[in-house]
Amino acid sequence: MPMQMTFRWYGEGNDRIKLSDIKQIPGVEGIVWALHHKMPGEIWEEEEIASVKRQLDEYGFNNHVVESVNVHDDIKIGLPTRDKYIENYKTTIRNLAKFGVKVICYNFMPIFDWTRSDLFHPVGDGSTALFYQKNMIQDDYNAMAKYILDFTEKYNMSFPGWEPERMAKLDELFKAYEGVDHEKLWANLKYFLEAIMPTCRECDVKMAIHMDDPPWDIFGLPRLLINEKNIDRFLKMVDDEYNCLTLCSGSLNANPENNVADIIRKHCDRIAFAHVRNVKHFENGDFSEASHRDCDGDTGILDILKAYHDCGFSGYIRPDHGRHLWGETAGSVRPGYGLYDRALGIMYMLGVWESLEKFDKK
Ligand code: DNO
Repeated sequence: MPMQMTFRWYGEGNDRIKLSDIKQIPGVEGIVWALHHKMPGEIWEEEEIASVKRQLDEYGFNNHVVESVNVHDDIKIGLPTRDKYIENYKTTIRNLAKFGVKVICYNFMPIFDWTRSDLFHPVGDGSTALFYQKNMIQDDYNAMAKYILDFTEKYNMSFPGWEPERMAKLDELFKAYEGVDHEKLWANLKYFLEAIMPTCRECDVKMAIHMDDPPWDIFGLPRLLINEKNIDRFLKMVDDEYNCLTLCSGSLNANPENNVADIIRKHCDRIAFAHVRNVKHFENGDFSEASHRDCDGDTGILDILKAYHDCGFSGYIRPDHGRHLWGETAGSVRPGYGLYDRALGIMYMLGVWESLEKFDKK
């Protein structure tokens, strides 16, 4: 089976992009979706899942990939209450499987999901992109969270992983994570995965952990999925075909030492979901997101696609963040998730892929 192109969509009433718009992008087979109103730890009910499936069916899209079913902090911290949330997670897996879901993308980052200092940074050609200024993400987590939350409040949107209810208790959360160092977090991740693997097998659903973004500790919080060595450790720690990766090229390559194509060649059989994104590095450690075109950034998009192709990758793939183009401004578009640049990204990726198929047959 060839790789399957997908597109992330935030849902009816929550995303200005319409399924009918996505339908016009050639080659998109599935929608990467989620129930964005759910708090981490809540069960996803069958009727809610069925309703999204119906919407996707209408346009002939599959619903095979969910991004994300977020993991409750008590599981990451390792509190006794984690078992209750793990049971809920298993119920959600079973409910999703009933409606054909095959892959769950999730992350195990303490407190914060992806982190940036500027959501609409000029790229130089009139477009804007997500930007990370290293010296702005050092000590003051409240200032960084305020920047993001002011934005979401002003434009009346919520970002997954940045739930205002959780962010309102930031100091409390930081306190709860005291004592959770790298080893403790590894142990808590192992506990979680070992508990849910039998359910994944029974339901034929792969768990695909997302890389930490950026791939280093922030605000003193440990991060694990940051480089090849730790990915090796993760896959060995729970050596199960249902314990997989969402290999996010842009997250990993924010550290220029990470060679994403090498990781693909090593672990292709455990990559259930590929996020393809290009990053441009600056000497001081800042980085900007870039178009998917290889030469517009430093991530090695051509090497990455060639590696997937050589390995016979047959999993799900999506363009990751795009720039904001042609009138996509703060308020009119979700940061990183506009229509146009992601559509261009798809055409670039499919162009490369189909050329490889035609001219580079092994
Ligand atoms: C950012 C996304 C992440 C990702 C989660 C997965 O745009 O790639 O927020 O969805 O980390 O749980």
